[in-house]
Amino acid sequence: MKLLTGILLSSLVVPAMAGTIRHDTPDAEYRAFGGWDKLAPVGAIIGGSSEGYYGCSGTAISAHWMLTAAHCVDKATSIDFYLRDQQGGYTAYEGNNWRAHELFDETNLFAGWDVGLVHFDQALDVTPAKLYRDNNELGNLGVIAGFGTSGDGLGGVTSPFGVKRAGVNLVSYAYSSEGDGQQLLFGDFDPPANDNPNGAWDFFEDGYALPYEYSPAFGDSGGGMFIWENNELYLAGVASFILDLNQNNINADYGDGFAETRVSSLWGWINSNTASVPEPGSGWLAGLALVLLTWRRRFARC
Ligand SMILES: [Ca+2]
Ligand SMILES: [Ca+2]
Ligand SMILES: [Ca+2]
Repeated sequence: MKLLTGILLSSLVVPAMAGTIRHDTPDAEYRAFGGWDKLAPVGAIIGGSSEGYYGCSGTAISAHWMLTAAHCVDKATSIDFYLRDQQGGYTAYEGNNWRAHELFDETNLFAGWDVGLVHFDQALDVTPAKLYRDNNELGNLGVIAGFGTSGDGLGGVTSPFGVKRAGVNLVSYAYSSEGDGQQLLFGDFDPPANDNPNGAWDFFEDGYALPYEYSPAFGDSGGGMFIWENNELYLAGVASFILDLNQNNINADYGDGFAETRVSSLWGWINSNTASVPEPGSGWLAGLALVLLTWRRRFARC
């Protein structure tokens, strides 16, 4: 079980702007999938912490809020969010306030509280993702996007953070040790049925690779998993961790699995936290926000 950040960037890089892919499908096709305009609200995070800079992913859910993983924000001293603009470049937005779920504990990821929020004073110039509130995730197709490390199913992670990719996987299983007991959505990274040189298993016994089968990998943390329903894409998962299910010490190769924090279970927390934070510029509320922000930053440095 590994957290999907896992990488500290030695210096601040501007994302050129991911996950592991099928070995028989060109990377260019996963990159093109990542460029789909409906996935535009998924951006890259460069976070600062006392240990250095790190990469994550996140999804804009309103003009001023981005949804990501708790472990992408809980130790942050700064958060910059990069969204692709109309010209194909990237615009950086500086987060001015962030919070991890109060029950998040990085030593107990199966509890299912790995969700966090980042607020921006500056409006995010993108159509935000809609949150999934139904409960038809199991057996459904998840569209997964992020800026994480990549590689293919035969070799696992081999290439660095910073390129946006998207792919799909089946949502196979739901479980969490806390909360409603189903706060994590799991999938397995399958090889093609007719081209499986490593003899990788189909862990959830729900079939081998789909076209554009994909697994989140390091740096995809916080990235979105979407479900297509009623001709719309809805944000249904937040990438949390990967599992070395085949126990070969290779991350995100065929036969491994991943977990996404379930948006429909955490919807109440997301909604109350995005509604309750005072918007800047509203008199004493702005002052309160400043105090909270200062306190948070001090706390984060401890
Ligand atoms: Ca699968
Ligand atoms: Ca499978
Ligand atoms: Ca493995």
